[in-house]
Amino acid sequence: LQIETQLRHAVAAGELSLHYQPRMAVDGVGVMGMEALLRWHSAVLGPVGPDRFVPIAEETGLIVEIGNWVIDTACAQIAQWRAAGVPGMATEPGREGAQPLTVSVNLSAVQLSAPDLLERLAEALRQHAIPPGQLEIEITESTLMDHAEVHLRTLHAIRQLGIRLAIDDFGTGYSSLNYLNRFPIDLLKIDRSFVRDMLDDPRDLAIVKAIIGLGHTLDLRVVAEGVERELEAQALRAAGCDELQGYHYARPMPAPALADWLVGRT
Ligand code: G
Ligand code: G
Ligand code: MN
Ligand code: NA
Repeated sequence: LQIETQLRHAVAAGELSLHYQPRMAVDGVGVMGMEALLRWHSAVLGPVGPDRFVPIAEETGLIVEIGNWVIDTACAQIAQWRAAGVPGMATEPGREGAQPLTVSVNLSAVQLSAPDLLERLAEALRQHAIPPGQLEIEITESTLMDHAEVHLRTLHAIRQLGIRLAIDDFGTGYSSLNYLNRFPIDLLKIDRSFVRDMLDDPRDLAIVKAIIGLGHTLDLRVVAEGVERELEAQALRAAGCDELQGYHYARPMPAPALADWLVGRT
């Protein structure tokens, strides 16, 4: 209850921020984009992790206001990085064919069902003048497969705006392969629980390989989350995974640190 009370003021009080975690090409060198992750520093409670407050925000419906703040802040950040010439954020001379770095935001089930989601997304892209393909949305497998038929239309409308779609925490829900095939998605993110255990448990390695195979069969890119060790990266590379994300490469960082990190790699 204390969390809920404080959370009601968090947006207006400017207590929320986004951290950004890089997503690497499978070689572990190239950068493909980053995931925006919510952070809350409450004046009363101190730092509160998203594992604690996101579920409460979802139950109370506060996630819609917070989620709209996330979408707008991520888009404003993309625009600012582009204007500042942060490497990879805008198309560079001589690299016209290269895709600029994507920024992904997580969307909850409640947001996906909000009647004004599409307007919000379109407005954020327009207001900040961002190429739509530079924004990506992550939705968990369980959110999507729950009411898949309803979400199908929303996903197509989001895709129509040019925004990319990723299925998050893949492998932890129950996918209907029929829907997986009909969802207009671009990539699968393998849940980090499989990555964590794949070197010790052959069954987890088999699941990781199966997800990569399934993704490629459906023409999707496959990202592994929670990569913490070089040995895991090697195994994922050998399994044909396309992208890697995890502490082994970089932790989620505040926007200025992420920009410095990108500059430092060029
Ligand atoms: O950053 P961290 O790993 O602590 O995040 C914990 C959980 O909170 C993850 O499941 C993540 O998807 C979720 N989360 C982080 N940021 C957001 C956000 O902006 N919106 C939603 N809906 N969930 C988020
Ligand atoms: O559910 P979702 O995939 O959005 O959650 C991403 C969460 O995973 C974030 O809270 C982020 O801080 C966390 N995370 C990112 N990389 C790693 C990692 O290498 N190990 C662990 N344990 N967590 C990670
Ligand atoms: Mn995610
Ligand atoms: Na995930």
